[in-house]
Amino acid sequence: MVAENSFLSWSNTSLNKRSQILSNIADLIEENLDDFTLAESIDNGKPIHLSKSIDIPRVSANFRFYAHAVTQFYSESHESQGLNALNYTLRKPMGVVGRISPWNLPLYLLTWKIAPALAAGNCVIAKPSEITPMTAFLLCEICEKAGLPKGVLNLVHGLGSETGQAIVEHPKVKAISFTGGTKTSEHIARTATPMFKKLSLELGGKNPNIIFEDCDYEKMMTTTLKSSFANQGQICLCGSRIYVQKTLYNKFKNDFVNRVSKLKVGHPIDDNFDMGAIVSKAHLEKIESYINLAKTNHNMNILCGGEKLILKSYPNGYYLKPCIIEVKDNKCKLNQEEIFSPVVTLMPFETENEVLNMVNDSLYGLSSTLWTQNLNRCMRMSQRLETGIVWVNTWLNRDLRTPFGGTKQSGVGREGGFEVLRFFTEPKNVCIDYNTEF
Ligand code: TXE
Repeated sequence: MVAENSFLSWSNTSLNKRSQILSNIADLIEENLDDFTLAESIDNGKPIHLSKSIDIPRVSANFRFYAHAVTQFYSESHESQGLNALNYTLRKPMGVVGRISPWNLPLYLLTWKIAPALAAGNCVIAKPSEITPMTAFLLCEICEKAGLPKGVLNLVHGLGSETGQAIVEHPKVKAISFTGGTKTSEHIARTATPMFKKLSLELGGKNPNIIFEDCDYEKMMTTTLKSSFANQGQICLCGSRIYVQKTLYNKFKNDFVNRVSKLKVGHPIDDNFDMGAIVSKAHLEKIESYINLAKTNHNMNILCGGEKLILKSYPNGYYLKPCIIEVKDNKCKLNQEEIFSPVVTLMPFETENEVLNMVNDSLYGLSSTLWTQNLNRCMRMSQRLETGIVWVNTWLNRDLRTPFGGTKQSGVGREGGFEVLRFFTEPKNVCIDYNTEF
């Protein structure tokens, strides 16, 4: 395997040299921002302003962050006092690791794990989603220019069940970092676990957005429009379940419907639109199945949107008007299943206990958003929310040093900061006994 042959030299490359190469990659991505931006929007359907302001800048940030973090990554030693022994811990790169990523934030998520894996001295076999391969291809050209030696990063394209499966089951691949659907991860785990591979799984979410009457109303509203519909709602962190305190409910409902109805949906590379296209025909059909369910269920009320849009100039696109569905039963399918789309549900609540019980009654536990200006309430709620991330009066506010990931069916393990450098290294404890006699 090419990657295996490159591992010895790459893992013995100095930290500074590895750091320099990752910084070169970051520089080259920034120099080629427009090419990457256009390719990402054409491939995924996301609005070009989103590719340009979020996706591609985050790709270069991923490399730049780990170019620095790896030079600060440390390990520890333990002096066994009285026992004349000194312990120190080595954190060695694992060898060849696998990275499999999804279509929603294609290069952003692919590189979020490639960067630390390379920084830690591993060689990587990476497979982007077959639905969005373009920017991964562009990345390869950049890496070569940046001085990354051949065989260190190996991009392979193909179907999950074939190419993805081949990565997961290859005996020389020591760890699998996967971002995608919970169902797919079960399959990957069934293959990898009996082979004793390390697994990092970043999966779906059904994230609550909890709005109390004492919130900063305009900031909440502006942010909720983003947390509901950014990237057409195809972000695992989107707040797809909205719970509003009863005293604020009718005002919020009217204002939210009014603001959402004004969102403009159109071609991804036309900067005049707020939202772009749904990623594929299959995904659009999956979303429509949930909307059709709402149309026939008397406990659900479509307040706005949900209609397919046919753009005259782009008749072959998959466009959907952002949709708000008022539901009465927290256990309904629309509140329990990840739709991964521009569809949000809306429910009222009265008390903290009532909304906590509803919010935590979920198979997922990725992120929560909480809107209140009451400090005691903020502390009480954030303690009891069963999610890996809690945003208070903000959303998608990301510090790359923080542990990132979810509980329950939202994943296994944490990414970010030094957490992921620990994932991509094997700790080895060395214990030296010494004689204190002079
Ligand atoms: O993910 P998949 P998809 C959720 C969201 C979405 C659902 C499916 O609900 O609707 O997952 O999305 C590869 N062995 N999220 O279809 O199928 C596949 O080729 C090895 C949340 O994109 O899980 C792709 O590269 N690999 C998530 C990657 O897995 C396999 C973001 C993801 O594909 C494989 C995306 C197999 N057997 C989707 N089958 C998030 N948390 O951000 C597929 N793949």
